[in-house]
Amino acid sequence: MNRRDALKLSAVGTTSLLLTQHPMANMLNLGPLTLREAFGRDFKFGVATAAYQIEGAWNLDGKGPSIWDTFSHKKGKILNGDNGDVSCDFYHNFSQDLALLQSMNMDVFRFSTAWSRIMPEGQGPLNIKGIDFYHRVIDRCLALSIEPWLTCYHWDLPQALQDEGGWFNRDSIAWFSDFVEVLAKYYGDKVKHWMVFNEPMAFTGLGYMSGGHAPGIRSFKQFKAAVHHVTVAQGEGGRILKELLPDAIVGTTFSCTAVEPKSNAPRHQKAAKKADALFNRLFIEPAMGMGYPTEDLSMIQGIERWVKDGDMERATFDFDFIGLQNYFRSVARFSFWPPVFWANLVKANKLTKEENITEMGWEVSPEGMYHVLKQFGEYGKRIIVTENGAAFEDHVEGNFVHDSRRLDFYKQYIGQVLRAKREGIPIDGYFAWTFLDNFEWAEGYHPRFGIVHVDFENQERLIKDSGLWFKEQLR
Ligand code: GCO
Repeated sequence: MNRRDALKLSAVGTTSLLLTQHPMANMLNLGPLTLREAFGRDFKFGVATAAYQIEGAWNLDGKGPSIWDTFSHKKGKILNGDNGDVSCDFYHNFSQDLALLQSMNMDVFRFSTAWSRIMPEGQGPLNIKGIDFYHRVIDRCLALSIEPWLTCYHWDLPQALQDEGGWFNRDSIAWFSDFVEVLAKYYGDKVKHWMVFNEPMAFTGLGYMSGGHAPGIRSFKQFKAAVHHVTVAQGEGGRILKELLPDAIVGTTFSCTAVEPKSNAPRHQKAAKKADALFNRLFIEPAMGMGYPTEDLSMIQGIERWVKDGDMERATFDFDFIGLQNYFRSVARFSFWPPVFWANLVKANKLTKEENITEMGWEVSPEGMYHVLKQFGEYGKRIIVTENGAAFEDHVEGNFVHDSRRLDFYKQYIGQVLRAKREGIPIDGYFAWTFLDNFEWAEGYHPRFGIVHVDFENQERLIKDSGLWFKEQLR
């Protein structure tokens, strides 16, 4: 059980989530077609990454510290005392790494910009070397005919801004807006696809409520304020990009999970509704002009305290696409007493360990991907699956990593994406999480999510069987 599941449990309060066994869905059966042929030429395949998870070079060339530098250097916060100081050292290896990605026939490299590399203090002076680094990454992508898709913010707030309260401080809306403006100004003539945020529910929930992620705060009050400031910043970020770059394609990404009630009993159904509002609806609905799902989510009642005149209009923005990120489904059940359900969760987890639980303790539930695509299809936006993937234990055997469980995972999940697409959901792309084994936040280097293996001793890369499969399928 990892911290993210812990968040889920505590977040829902009287709702608890129980992982149960799920019948294996059918594997992707392409017949004589390749992935490329089945999805069509316009459909984009790629990989997703995040700055702090891959770059390393945490204090080089003028970069300021971020909340993840601070947090990972604190004792006891990260499994095995790991940190992202070096990670895959993408900062120095990006050129070869992107060539490797091209050799795998991928169309898209999704990456994020480390705010404190560009603005060491979060506001004010720019760090030219930092700006230049992303120019080099983007130029390299373009030279290799890989589309660079830029996420403005993937969790690594400058520490200097956290010292002023981070997302709890209403000024964060203005700080972020300025940062987005800088990104648009410097990279706008080269980058066409933009994502404002990565998974706002994850970074507000884990960062301000459960405390398992940076900045490690456990405060319901701070969580609610952060939710609101991020929600307004999300709309503003989209608007700034579109105003400065009218031809840009602008989206933002959400963590999504298909929530099912444990049974049809009304109390479980109510619990499922609540969990769905929290995990799936909280950040997208204000952007759609629908306001917060307060009716189904009593825990955010009181958020109005942070809402100023005009905020909900500012939060509304017509995104060109939704980035949907899915890993597992969730089964909700009502409970008065959360610890009992903890125990059940752990038990269910142990029972199913071998067959269908990943290294993160997440259930392999491909049909959940299908359901969540159908559900988000209702919002009437174009969809990109901006993340999906799995961590399993890997073994290097000579020049191979036979990661058959990861490969099965991809076949099953992509099969469900194809199913939803064939049923008319407007899905335009699929990005694997992730390219290289990397720093998996509070879990450190233990879970390996890459389709390329990284030897962290010598920085050698080795394409796993799953990566070779993509390469073959995307030829
Ligand atoms: C997220 C992030 C990634 C994670 C991935 C696996 O979705 O949490 O975007 O940074 O590494 O999801 O947990």
